[in-house]
Amino acid sequence: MNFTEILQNLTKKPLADCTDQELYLALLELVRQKSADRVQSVTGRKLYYISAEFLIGKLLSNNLINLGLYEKAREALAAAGKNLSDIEEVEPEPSLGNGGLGRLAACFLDSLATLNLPGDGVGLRYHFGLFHQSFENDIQNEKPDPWLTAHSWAEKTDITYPVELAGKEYTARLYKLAVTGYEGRTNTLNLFDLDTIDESIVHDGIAFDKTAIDKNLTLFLYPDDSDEAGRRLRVYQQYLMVSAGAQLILAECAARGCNYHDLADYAAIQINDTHPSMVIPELIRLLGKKGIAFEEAVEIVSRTCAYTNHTILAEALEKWPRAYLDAVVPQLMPVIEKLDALARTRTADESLAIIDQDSLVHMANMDIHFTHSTNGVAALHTEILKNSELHGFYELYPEKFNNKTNGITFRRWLLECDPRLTARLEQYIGSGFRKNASELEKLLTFADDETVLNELTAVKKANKEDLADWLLKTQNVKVNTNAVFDIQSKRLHEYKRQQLNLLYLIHQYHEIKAGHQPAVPLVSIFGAKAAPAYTIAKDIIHALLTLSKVIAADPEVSKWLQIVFIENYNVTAAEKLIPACDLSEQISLASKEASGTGNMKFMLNGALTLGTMDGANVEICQQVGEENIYIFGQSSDQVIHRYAANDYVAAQWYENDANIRRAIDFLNGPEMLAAGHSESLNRLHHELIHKDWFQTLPDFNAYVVRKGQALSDYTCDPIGWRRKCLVNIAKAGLFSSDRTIAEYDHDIWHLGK
Ligand code: B1H
Repeated sequence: MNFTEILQNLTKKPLADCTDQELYLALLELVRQKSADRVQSVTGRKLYYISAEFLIGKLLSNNLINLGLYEKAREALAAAGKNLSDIEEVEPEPSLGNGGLGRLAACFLDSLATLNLPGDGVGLRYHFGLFHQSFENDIQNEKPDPWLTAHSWAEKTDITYPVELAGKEYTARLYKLAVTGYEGRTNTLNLFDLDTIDESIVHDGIAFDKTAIDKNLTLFLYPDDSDEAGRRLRVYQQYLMVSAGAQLILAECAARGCNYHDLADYAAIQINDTHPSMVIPELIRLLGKKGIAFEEAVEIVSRTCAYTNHTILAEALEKWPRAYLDAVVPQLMPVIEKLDALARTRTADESLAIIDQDSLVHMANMDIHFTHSTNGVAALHTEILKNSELHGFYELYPEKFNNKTNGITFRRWLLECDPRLTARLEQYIGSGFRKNASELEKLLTFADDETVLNELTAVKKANKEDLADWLLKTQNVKVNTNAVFDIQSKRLHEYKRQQLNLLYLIHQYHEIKAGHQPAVPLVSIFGAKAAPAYTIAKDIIHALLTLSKVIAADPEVSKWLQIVFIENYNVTAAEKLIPACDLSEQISLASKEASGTGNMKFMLNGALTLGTMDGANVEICQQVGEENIYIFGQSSDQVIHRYAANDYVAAQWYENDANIRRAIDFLNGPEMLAAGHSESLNRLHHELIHKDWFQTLPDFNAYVVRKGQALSDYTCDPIGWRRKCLVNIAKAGLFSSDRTIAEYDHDIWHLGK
């Protein structure tokens, strides 16, 4: 059978007569069948990657590529007058994640399956995901993001597990989603849900009764934790995930012959940040029920589990009041108390205890004591963990600490999102880089080949045209494709410093008004969701949207400057933005961004980085050399010292620097107030002068200068610019998640053995 016949068998009518929806369903069914053929039996150790988030993105194209069917499908459809990209539009993006942590989990699943390693995900089946963002009145508005349809990739199973929450029994049901590797095997993403969830209890945006656990438990990822009911709900969610997950793991291992004493020979469990940390006491509790004594159970679980830390921001290291745990998971508290007592026999350092004097339960502390590995996600991040944030633990357990620099899957972030660049690369260096990312270095031999450099420029230009079309269609904005496309897309957080970019744009506004024409027009593109209860983050969005209007209304400035803030940034949007980017903004306060992974995606797609020496930017800089990246700002050491000295006073920087003052005062000056909301603008103005926790002002001038340099290089030396882009693509191989996964496997998991 040729491909058209195979598809037609599923559609039961000529392809030309099918709707895009019908074709989508046929392709979904076909992918399911073909993925099932690649399921392999497991011997030895199997990985369970437990995570609150899996930001997997749309799956159709990705699966077709990984199964080697993409071109055949495209051609068969084209012959029937159908367009595969129209069919992709039918698929809703799964709403199971939030940011880098969740996208990393998705890239890891892809690499595990590609490398033929047995590794499944364990998570929750959220009905409405994080939230759907829209801008109303230039303010972020949140609505549910329904994505589950009758024909979702995640298939319902008959497998259920009892989970006790606050003394009442609930039934967790397993859904399975096939994860197909590139020319590799098929693994599973296991997602748990309750049958009793009631989507209709959500009203007025994303509000709902936070106490009706049977109805609300898996409605949203990261429900608002600004009140106690919200925080308790997070504990409920976490326990549902780990208890059902632990039961699944034990059942699968037992089915393969495990007698529980040898659990570590059958399972490796990776705890993705602290959200799944309760899996440790839960496994100990369940092993106890199988007749294994506490001391041995601790030993087994410690050998089975490993922990990844993704942040040094104190507020993100979860500490639950024990009263919540007493109420929600009373069955776990005796175990946690015994773990606390055991930890106290290992160290007298109170700061390393699990239950502290205020009766807070420190989840990360439990992870570090009772797993065999703690890793950071970029070289700098791991050093900061060892030398400052987790120094006491590092002294106690130096052998547990290790680094695993993050990575991204090149299948989605190059082959799928940038087919033009992929085709060119294959023409220059063959297709080996698809599975062996280091082969991208072969590109360096073309660094002085002007034909190649011009072709890369043409690829970028065509991608910018595509993005311009998409922006017009979806956001209703028109952009100038001769401008530099400068992009900052990531979650909105003060430490990521979208506000620094905002101050730069205001600065440029003034410069243009003063007759200082820039080197080149700039389109500054943002994509970011703010946590619904994070007021200042929402103020920053409002200020950017307001400034965008002020500039657009001023013909003198808008010739040179445009701000586009896209709505509802997600994986689908990222796949449009990244291939079209010239300048990638990675401007977090040094020491605060554990790694970043967007930085790697932009680099791989031939953008240059404007960034601080933070997270994986440091390793990007090492790879490409200082002449191929635009670095500015304080070093992490300087920042850490400034925090320790506690002597940063934003108001002094504001008073002593006329440029900073001019930019900040514009925020609630007449132009902005006429176009925006005074309460929000005044609040942001006040915050920057009187708090500025993430030291925007000390980096302001350096940022302006460095960005100016990048823009002038872009215009004055186009060939030199493109050569830098080529070096970035060539040196991106290190950041393949295949490399990251191979390292986890070699150092921590030892899968299949
Ligand atoms: C990262 C988070 C995170 N680190 C708590 N921590 C959350 C923690 O709502 N919550 O409860 C949500 C998110 N996310 C990110 O992980 C880091 O900031 C990035 O630098 C890193 O690249 C990514 C993957 O390691």
